[in-house]
Amino acid sequence: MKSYPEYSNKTRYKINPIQYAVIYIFLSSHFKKIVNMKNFKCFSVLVILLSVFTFKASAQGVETAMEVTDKSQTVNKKEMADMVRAEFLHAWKGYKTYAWGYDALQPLSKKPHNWYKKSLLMTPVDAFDTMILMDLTEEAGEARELIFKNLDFDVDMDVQNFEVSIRVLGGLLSAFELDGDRRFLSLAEDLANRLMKSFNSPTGMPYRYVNLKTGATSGPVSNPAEIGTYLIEYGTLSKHTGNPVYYQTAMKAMTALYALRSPLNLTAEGINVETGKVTNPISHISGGIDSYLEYMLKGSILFNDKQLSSMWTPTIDAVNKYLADKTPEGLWYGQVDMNKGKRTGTSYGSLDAFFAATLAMNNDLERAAALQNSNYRMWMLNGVEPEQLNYSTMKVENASYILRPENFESAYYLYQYTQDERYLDMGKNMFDNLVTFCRTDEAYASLKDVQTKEKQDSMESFFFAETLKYAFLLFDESDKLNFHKVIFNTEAHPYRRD
Ligand code: DMJ
Repeated sequence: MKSYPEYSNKTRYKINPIQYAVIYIFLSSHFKKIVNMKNFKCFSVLVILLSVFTFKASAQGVETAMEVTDKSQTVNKKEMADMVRAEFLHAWKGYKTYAWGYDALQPLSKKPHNWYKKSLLMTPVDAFDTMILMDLTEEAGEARELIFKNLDFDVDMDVQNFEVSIRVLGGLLSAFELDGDRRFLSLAEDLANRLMKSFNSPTGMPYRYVNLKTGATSGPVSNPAEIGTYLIEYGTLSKHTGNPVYYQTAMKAMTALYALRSPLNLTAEGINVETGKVTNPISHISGGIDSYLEYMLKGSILFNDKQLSSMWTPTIDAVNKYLADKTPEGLWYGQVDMNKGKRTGTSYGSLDAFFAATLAMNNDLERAAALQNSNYRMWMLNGVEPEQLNYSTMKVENASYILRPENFESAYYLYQYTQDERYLDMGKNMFDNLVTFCRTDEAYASLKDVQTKEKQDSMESFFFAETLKYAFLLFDESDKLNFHKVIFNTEAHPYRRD
């Protein structure tokens, strides 16, 4: 029987001081009656009161957390991998039936949705390599046909550089590596040549938006994630095309961004790519900065780039020194002022959960394990993790869950590095809850509120690309993908390290 000492006792229901006081006053004023059993009514009231308290705790999900963490199990990996594959097929069927050829399915209204005026096939491109890894040959074949027939980037529309790069460019590149068809590579090259225009700024850092046909740019006020999350895709493209310009362009942006760090080696949340000025000095590991940190480490490994390693060491030291926060509830990473190192916030959320994987990849398994305990704790607080939690009060600040993958991602990385079965347990429990609360009759839906479990009408493409892929790989025992021989882009598209 395994135990989770870091959080198992903390997740038990605790009676708060006011409740203690009420019980104490009640007991002391009726003590005699209760002992003598003369006043049966009073005794009944006490029992009802206690039951109400217990029920309240259960309704808040506290019991859920306790039950799951205390209940250890031997996970049947094959059974779990089959289950994840079956759930992929369930959601994929929904996309196919109601949104084939569009960017995404809105799972409650069962209506198709495009991000822009013309579909970029976000879902099929993002999902393709997951289907290959799951051996879903027929489904992958249909998606492949659709991509080669319909995907065309010569369209007069402004797109968000970051999202299109990690999902579409990223998906096409891993599709090429796994499938071998050079049409995937041609599409990737065409798309990258269009997106590259976004780097035409005075600093070399990219604008947020670029027009795929005209190359017109917009959105100079950006953030590190949208400036520094290109190296893995662009470097892989350079490798396959033999053209170094992609790697050089992404690297130039990354070093320009790195130059804007504070004297404490912390990264700012807001950057103007035209002036090179910091527009918001708050630093953290959350959305807006997250994948910049991730790509610094992953880039140094994938391309054996010494310049990136020398940037990474002071960066991760500063992150652990100033952003990490050990509380009685566990290890977390919050917000600080980049210049003073002074704490400005204690928010942590589903996006931040990726950092346990990054720490593990950095060989810091102690911190990684501690953070994954917090990640799991965050997930089980209400049965499904919220977008944002205040870890100093353990109160939910943003209650939505949009089918994000990061918690599964970190469980997968930690299992790969440690082979510790607790991560299989975590994965199984999180996945079971995902199915319980997010499955719809014909697909999967985000939650508007993890406390009430009310659903909302969206199923992001990263549910197929990342959430279901990481959940599957956690349990998969085939040799289709060797974790130690690939690097995943931030959208879970794997690229070979050789
Ligand atoms: C994904 O698009 C990527 O993982 C990105 O880096 C952050 N957010 C989503 C998933 O949550």
